[in-house]
Amino acid sequence: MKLGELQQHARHYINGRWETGVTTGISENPSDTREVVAEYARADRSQAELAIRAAAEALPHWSHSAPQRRADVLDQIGSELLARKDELGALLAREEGKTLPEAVGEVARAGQIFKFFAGEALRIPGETMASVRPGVQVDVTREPVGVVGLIAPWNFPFAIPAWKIAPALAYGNTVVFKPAESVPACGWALAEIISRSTLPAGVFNLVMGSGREVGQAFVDSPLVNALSFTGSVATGERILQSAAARRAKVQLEMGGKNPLVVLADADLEQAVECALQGSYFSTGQRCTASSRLIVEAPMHDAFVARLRQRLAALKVGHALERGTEMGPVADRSQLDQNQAYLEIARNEGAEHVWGGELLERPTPGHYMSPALFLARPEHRIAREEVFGPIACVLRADDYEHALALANDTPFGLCAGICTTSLKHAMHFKRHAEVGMTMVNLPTAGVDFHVPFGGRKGSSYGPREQGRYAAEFYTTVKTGYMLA
Ligand code: TXE
Repeated sequence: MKLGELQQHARHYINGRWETGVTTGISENPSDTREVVAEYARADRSQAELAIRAAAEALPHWSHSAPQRRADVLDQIGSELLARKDELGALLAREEGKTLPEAVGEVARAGQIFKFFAGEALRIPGETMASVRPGVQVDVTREPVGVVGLIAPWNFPFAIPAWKIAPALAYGNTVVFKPAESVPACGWALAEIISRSTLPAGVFNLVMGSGREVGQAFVDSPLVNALSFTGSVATGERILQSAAARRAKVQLEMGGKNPLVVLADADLEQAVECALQGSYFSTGQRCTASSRLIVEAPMHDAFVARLRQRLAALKVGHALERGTEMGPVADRSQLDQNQAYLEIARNEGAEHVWGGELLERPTPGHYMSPALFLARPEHRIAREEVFGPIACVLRADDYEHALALANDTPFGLCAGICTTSLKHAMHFKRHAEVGMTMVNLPTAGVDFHVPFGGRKGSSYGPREQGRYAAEFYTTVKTGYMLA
């Protein structure tokens, strides 16, 4: 099957069949907005409810399926993603705008995630305990949580769906999946692979459309037992309230305002590289991006000067063009949001160091240059998630001040430090109020086999990825037996 033909007609996958939508939408290429990447089916609430019912009907059988069967299915999906990473990476680069190497890497990662959970399906843990009563045996076993509603954002349209769908299926759940509206072709391409993996009808369902209709239908349905969401804080909070009202299990991954601390003893080149990669690669559109660069005073001026030099040389362009280091912003509304934050930064008195201009390229796209400001901790640009290629530098008097600044945020996803001091690195790892720490590494760029998630306003519920994913995708049962 050729992707080019099929992506023109991305349809829903409901109860083992491809279905047209109630309406049709399009996605466009942010590197060249003249190009339509996909025409896709958009569901209304009742079509979403059909998919939910299909998942509920498929649950009794799938939840008791043999782990080997699940492992084989996941392994097959993972193999196909890995084998087609270049082709699917090109689709991802076209639809979302990240550079081709970044996109190919993401598809490969999605493949590795499926393979990891293929193994996990065979390793579902349990415990046997001595009872406090004589003659009684106790065991603790894990069972699927049920029908899971998976709501994904646009910034990692293969990897994030993969790290939700793979564990959901591995642990015996059935799935209704909604990709973000701007990346339906990626969601569809993943579903198309899954549709050929011999899963029984209804075990996996793809429904495309708006968050307010399709997403909200997942959130409201009493048949959906658990919801895993990645996206904005505002939407996450709304989902949490509705889901809590009907006691559904919820996992939320939301924003970040991640600090990268640079101490005076750091290797300057290494620190600048960490900042460049962490703040600007993937056009800054990562929840783990380091948008606050907290630099100890003696290093401050040299760091800013060197980073400015690197930003001036950064090649911004078409995502598919060889040599592009930073692709366009993903869509018009995100570009407008970025530009609005530049205005806010200037109005609040942040000192502009570099960039932020809209750029003309041979193809019409959402291009802007990477921006850097010197800010104070109270500036909005230092407090709110922008989700674009915009970072600010905060000056710190010493390590303690830097740590306090790093923790002075409502978010708590990830925090990095560049230093040659083992003492400070160890102290930072222990005292950063986050879910993930990095030493002499960019804040963005994580492994797929260990937990991902944060604290405070960034996350809610059990962690994603690695074997910790079992906490969300299973529920435990305690069994007592008189022996
Ligand atoms: O997010 P939304 P958007 C942040 C980032 C960005 C902002 C807005 O700051 O600028 O969010 O992006 C679905 N019930 N992040 O508008 O709206 C929606 O259709 C159920 C950070 O894309 O949160 C999509 O599938 N679902 C983030 C998903 O939620 C609903 C990544 C996310 O959309 C819904 C993306 C509803 N009522 C954006 N409303 C990160 N942490 O990586 C919307 N959706």
